Amino acid sequence: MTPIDKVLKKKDTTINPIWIMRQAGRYLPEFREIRKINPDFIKLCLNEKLASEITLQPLKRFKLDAAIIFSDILILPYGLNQEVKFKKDFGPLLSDLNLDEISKLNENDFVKKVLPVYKAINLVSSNKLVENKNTIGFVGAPWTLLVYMLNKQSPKKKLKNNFFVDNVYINKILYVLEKFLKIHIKNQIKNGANTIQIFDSWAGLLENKYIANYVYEPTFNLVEFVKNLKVPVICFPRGIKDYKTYCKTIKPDGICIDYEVDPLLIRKEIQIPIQGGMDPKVLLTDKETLKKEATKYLDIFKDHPYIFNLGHGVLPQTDPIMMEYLVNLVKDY
Ligand code: 1CP
Repeated sequence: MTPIDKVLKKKDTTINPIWIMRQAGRYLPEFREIRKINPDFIKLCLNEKLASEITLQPLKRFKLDAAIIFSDILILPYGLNQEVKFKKDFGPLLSDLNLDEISKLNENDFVKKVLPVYKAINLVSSNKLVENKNTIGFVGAPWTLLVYMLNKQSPKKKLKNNFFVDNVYINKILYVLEKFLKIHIKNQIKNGANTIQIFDSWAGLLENKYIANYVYEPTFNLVEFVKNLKVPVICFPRGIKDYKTYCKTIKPDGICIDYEVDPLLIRKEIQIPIQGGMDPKVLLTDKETLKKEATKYLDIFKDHPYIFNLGHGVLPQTDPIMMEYLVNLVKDY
């Protein structure tokens, strides 16, 4: 059994496996090299050889316990024929969403469009570098995908103020998303993903009165789906205020916490395995501060099943030497 499986399935508290969100990415010079000659980000995600190579890059450098497949949550709207582009120094830009069109789409059309993602997972999961490690597949939660698909750009930049008005319309989109998210998850697992993480990066945008309908219900259905395929599932509802109710309602195998969560409080409130928490900005300081902060999390979760990770993705300006220092520190704890 892999270290991550021991934590998620056996609730082992004697080990602290580690992987890092966005571990394959812009802080690595070898990634930037590939990226420089591949300006179309979606195309790069759909190049199975390069995507698998990029996925394995951090595992060649650091003693990480998992590979997370190099892809993006926005591959899903792309597979639904919504145009997705990444503009430099701006982020994603999507074309108009056509509900009629995505409602008519069938499984084969979708799978054909995103097939290289599954091929990349196959290449990664059969590589020697991931022996006794996990291959993490992932999706965006329905709510977070809906935000990008309707807003057509990051809500960090701008969120339309009439966003929540049409409840019926939103529910119709969520229905289609659930169908294709299940297809996407199923195929990732079929090709070797043995853990699924659900990223709900914009869960924190919602007022309480919308959480049950837009976050709990659709995410619960996905979590049930993954569990039925006998694969552990970790949820990351970034920015929500009430992790306790989230866990009680959705019942994932693991919960990934963001850097605004008080680790002491969450340890008391939550019984399931916990992942993450440390602010990615700590990696931009110095080794002494990094040691102090990382040790704080390891100490707090000493008697709790805990997977070390950050409270959001590693920042592009991170020095790989700091990452190496962190991984070794966690391994030697
Ligand atoms: O080189 C580049 O310019 C591309 C940067 C980049 C990378 C490396 C993007 C654009 N996506 C990715 C890969 C990625 N995205 C992974 C790969 C695996 C790994 O972790 O190493 C994963 C898991 C994601 C997931 C993802 N994409 C999320 C959820 C996690 C989070 O960060 O909150 C989100 C919200 C996205 C959308 C997205 N893709 C890329 C950007 C810049 C964004 C965010 C835009 C925004 O701020 O709204």
